[in-house]
Amino acid sequence: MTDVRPRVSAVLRRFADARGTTLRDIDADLAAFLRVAEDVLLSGGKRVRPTFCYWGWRGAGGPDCDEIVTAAASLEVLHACALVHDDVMDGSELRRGEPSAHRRLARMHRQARLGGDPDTFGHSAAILLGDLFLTWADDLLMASGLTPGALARAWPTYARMRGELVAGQYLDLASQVGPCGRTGGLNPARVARIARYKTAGYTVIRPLQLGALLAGTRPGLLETYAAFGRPLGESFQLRDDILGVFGDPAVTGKPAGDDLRDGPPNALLALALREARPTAAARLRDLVGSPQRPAALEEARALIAASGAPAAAEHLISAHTAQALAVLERSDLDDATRGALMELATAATAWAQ
Ligand code: GRG
Repeated sequence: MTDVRPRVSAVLRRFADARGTTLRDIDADLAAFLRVAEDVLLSGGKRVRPTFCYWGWRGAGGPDCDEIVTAAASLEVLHACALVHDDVMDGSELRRGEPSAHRRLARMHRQARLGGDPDTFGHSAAILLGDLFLTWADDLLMASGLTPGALARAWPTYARMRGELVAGQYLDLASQVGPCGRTGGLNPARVARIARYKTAGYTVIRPLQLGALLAGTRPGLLETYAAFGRPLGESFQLRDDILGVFGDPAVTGKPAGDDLRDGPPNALLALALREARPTAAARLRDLVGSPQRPAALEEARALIAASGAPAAAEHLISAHTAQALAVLERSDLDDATRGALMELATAATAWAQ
């Protein structure tokens, strides 16, 4: 399979350099902020969304070219916006194994011995950084070199994807503050609905469809991509949720048990609350709702394991992935695209973060 990830990273590096140079000229005080911007854009990440976009294009008959890699890279810039803002909302300390953007910006404040509260500064500057990425994503897509006609075909879907992402994030946020508290509104069906908008759409379906639309698409292809992406997105989210509870921080790049603090609704936790005996479920609710000590985290993990939820989640991942692969087998995609998407489907549901 053509590995587009290094090409996406190269585009991001050139783009961040060029944009950074322009903004640094405004005022020297921007230099440190822009260094954080570059670090965030270039520090790892699996580049899942650009890869799906690229293969969405190829599956629609588009040739391999730098223009589609550049357009696809814009999804990684949008993703950087989402991750920076998400980390502010969740108060996450780590992202991709490094301090999250707001933590870096707070550290920058401390190192420069600026006035005021470093953490407040870090949060405010991270909101601006996310905003910057949101505008840069549009700029990169528009500067991809694809024709105005291609960009016009794809734009409504790009715009819709951004709206769906915000909607999914809002539902996620609202589910954490329901009348019954952090876990009150958490059930597997609701968690799956949030994941449909926040993950399946934004991670798989829309990137594939954007690629297809940029290439000109053909009848039925957008539907094929949706039918493939829906179950795959669910598998991807479930894997992420399992790792959010049991993942090794050295591998996931996120703090241990982050999802059991006041993080996002977690499908594994929802399954455990449904499957556990009433006393175990009540104890689990208490543990998740309260500030976490390592012992409480371990106890919560043990209750989740004893509920049988991890095995149920693995079963769901296999079933959803098989459903996605069956869509590819039935499709009229060319062999190279079908092979690449099969490989991505398998890798995306096994990836470590
Ligand atoms: C302004 C368009 C816009 C959005 C802001 C904050 C927000 C609304 C949305 C956040 C949604 C969010 C964080 C989605 C990401 C969920 C997810 C599965 C992240 C992990 O993605 P990976 O595994 O991470 O692809 P890497 O690090 O590999 O890039």
